[in-house]
Amino acid sequence: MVKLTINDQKVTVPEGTTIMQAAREVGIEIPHLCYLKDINDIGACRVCIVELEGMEKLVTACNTPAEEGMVIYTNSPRVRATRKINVQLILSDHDGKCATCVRSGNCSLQTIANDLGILEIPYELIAERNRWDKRFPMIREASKCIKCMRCIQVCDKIQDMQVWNVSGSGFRTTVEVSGNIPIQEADCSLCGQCITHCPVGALRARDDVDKVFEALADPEKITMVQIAPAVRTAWGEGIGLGKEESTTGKLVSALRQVGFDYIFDTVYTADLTIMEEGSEFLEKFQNKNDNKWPMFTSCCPGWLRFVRSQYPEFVEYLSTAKSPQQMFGAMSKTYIARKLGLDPEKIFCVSIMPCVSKKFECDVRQVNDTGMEKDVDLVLTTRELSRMIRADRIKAEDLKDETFDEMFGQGTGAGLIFGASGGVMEAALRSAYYLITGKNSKPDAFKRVRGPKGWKSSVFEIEGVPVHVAVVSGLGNARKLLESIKSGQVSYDFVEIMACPGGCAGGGGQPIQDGADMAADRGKILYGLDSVADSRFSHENPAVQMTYEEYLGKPLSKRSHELLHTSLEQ
Ligand code: HC1
Ligand code: SF4
Repeated sequence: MVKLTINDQKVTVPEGTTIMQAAREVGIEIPHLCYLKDINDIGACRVCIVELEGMEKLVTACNTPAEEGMVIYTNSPRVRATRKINVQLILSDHDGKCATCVRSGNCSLQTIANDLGILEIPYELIAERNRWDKRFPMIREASKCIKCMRCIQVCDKIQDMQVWNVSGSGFRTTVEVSGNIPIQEADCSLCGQCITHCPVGALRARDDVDKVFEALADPEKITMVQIAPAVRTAWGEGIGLGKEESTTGKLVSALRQVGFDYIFDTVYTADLTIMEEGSEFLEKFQNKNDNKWPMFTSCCPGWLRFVRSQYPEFVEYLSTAKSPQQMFGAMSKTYIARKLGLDPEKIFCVSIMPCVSKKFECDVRQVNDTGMEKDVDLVLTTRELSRMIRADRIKAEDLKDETFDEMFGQGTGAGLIFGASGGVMEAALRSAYYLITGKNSKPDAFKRVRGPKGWKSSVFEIEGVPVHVAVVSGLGNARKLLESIKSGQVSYDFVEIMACPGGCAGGGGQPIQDGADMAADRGKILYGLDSVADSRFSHENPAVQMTYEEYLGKPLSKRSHELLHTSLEQ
């Protein structure tokens, strides 16, 4: 242990603790911009500088270890003056047009500049511009980059993808796509983790809100919206609604006020996915007629982009089931249109997703099978949803709990937990158990796959047969798992992989809470909803049962294959 003094308070901390952490122990918050716990502690922004008695130079608190006898001042006159200059220097290299910035009001640079009372920048503005294809789902604005390097660190350390790199030196130091190639040519998975870890507006998702407003205003269009499981755990964050108040019912009410004609739930097709994917797994597992094991889930487009670019040899191991988003799109313009008596040509299907990669997925030719222009016409992130609600001045306090539109807003607890890492596996096992034994397991029988660990594995016995499963979230963990499978260190029957740490709850399209890891808390909300759901088994979803009776026949039928599965070649 080491003893030191910070702002005249005595602190005792274990060796190796940084000054920043030591200060936190006694409730002293040292301002910072680039620091991210366990991910980025390079002291690049120099906002966290503190004065160390007896030292001429100020030191960065995020990466300087506390030492015995140190006497530290976090707000001395020298610290105040230097911190202000450092922020002014960052601002001199930053296009500070806050009124037109997507992060205005949720920007750490804006906050710190305001907090420090910076009203003028006494340096020449030198912000660089970049060329970027703004049709791409992820957009980088070089003029807003503050070179904090968080994007590089998240992409390297958590996702193990190295999409970003540093280029230049001195004041020309900047961040570029590695190899200085267009982003379309990089192996970006579009997980969006660089966006949610950016403290400013240098990285963002493409904004498609105006296109939705256009569709809503078009009398020729019937607008139908689906809401992904994880969106309900976080949408309130973007409009200042607390966890308890931001119910799914209020979300439905907000979307009705925005003007959608039909409001449905992706959970309906998450349950449908379980029927198809679960049946596919069982057929494969019971026949064991090839060596392509394990079977991998296929609902996360970030993971699909990753496996295609990094491990193409595993593409054949993927389930052929489409994601719930695309299954919903396919059903919206076929069965749902027929059931509701709507002209499928007029349906404009929008999904609200916690995800940036879903914006890419809806354009993939192989998952568009209805013969219409597209099955899902447009994808909005949870953040865009919040902006729509704010744009229409819909007041959070006026929202009342409302129900989804008839029939296709019905989902089970099993479909809901898709949004948390382990949820797809747990839902699939609940229904696989039923399909094998003819009776339901206890709903929580497979809960060992829950929790925040990046790589979980378990064995479950169903009728005396062991099923080896693994659940992975985060692409760095996915790479480790695939390498271990390749080297024969591990073997599984069924594996769930989600690109974002914690699964969609921590998705790259979710509201940004700078420095906070929200995935686990949001995931818990889904498990809470599951625990009180009327049904917790996908095969019991009445809308799913009706869909099979009236339209699809049975899982893996010819029509299911045509509409709900995909060829793996792309
Ligand atoms: Fe997901 Fe999924 S769980 S992929 O994270 O399978 O985006 O929430 O909608 O499609 O259901 C996302 C979430 C989502 C799909 C489902
Ligand atoms: Fe999108 Fe979810 Fe995959 Fe992240 S984990 S890329 S949010 S589908």
